[in-house]
Amino acid sequence: MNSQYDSLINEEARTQFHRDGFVIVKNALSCEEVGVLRREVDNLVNFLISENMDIMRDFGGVIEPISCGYIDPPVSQMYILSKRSYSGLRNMVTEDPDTVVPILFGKMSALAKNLLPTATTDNPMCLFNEQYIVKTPNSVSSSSFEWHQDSQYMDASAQKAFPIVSCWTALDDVNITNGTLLIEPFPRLIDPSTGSYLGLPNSLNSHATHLQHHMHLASCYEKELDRNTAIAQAHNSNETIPASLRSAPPNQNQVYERQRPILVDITAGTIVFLSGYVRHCSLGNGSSKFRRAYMPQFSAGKVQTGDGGLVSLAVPCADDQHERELEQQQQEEAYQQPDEFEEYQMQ
Ligand SMILES: O=C(O)CCC(=O)C(=O)O
Ligand SMILES: [Fe+2]
Repeated sequence: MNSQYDSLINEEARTQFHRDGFVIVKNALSCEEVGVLRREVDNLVNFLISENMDIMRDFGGVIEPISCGYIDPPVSQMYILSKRSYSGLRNMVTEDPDTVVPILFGKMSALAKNLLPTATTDNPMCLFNEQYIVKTPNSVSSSSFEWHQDSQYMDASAQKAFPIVSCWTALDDVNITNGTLLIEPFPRLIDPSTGSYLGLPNSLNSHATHLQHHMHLASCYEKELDRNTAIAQAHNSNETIPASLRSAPPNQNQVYERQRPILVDITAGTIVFLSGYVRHCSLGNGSSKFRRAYMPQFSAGKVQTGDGGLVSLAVPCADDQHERELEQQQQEEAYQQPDEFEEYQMQ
């Protein structure tokens, strides 16, 4: 089904995502939406500080709205699997109910859907994780993140079975001074017989093709660059990147070219969509202000470990038919039941 947000992620953006492993969508969120998320994260940060928590030391800057301690631990674990339960809890975290949920399950999931394989009954699109990533002021030495791929946080079998997309959303303008992202795009495959770049495979909407393609490109990464070298290469577009052409394993008929790292410099409301397999890191915050980001992650399927356990959240994003029916039934029953107060008066 087409959504009102599809124009934000057009064919060109999709192509870039599958070629480079990421795509930046400028001003994807409105000022109002940024305001809603800022108010929520500020409230959580203020609460944690009032509880004598240290955002960097105790949380590593990562604040999960439901489990950070702001609301009591949920009695039931249903929220991990149900959009309705999850939304209910999210409405207890935010000061203004029904402001964050429509962003998360409305706009964010509609955008991410364009970058994941087509959802099926076996592999519904799910919310896999939701976090704010906060870097406190003047925290250069403690708030950087090492090079990583987000799928690395899943167990080995899950990494190979479930594509994920991280929607890294700037809630402040970010640049080299306050802890921005540094991304190493996927290496680009070249046809050695023609010397030209290879196109993308067809049917990237299929789960298997998507996984295979992203994992293959990621397998062509060379050793991680020293961070300063990566920043220098990102800055200097005239500098040629050394060690570019290598044979791509396992298909020796392909060669690949390493791409220049990208130092993200964006304004609040812009979203960086990252494939679970793209290599990135982030710098420390050397500014005198907080650096706030919001990052829901979506998966194609309910991400399970080899023995069937859940890795994190597995909240289906589509409205669940069963839940909808139940809700309707409850409403009908409530309508049919005589009002207790009226009954009392009539006696
Ligand atoms: O916000 C950041 O600085 C980087 C966060 C990140 O890459 C992650 O949490 O996976
Ligand atoms: Fe990451």
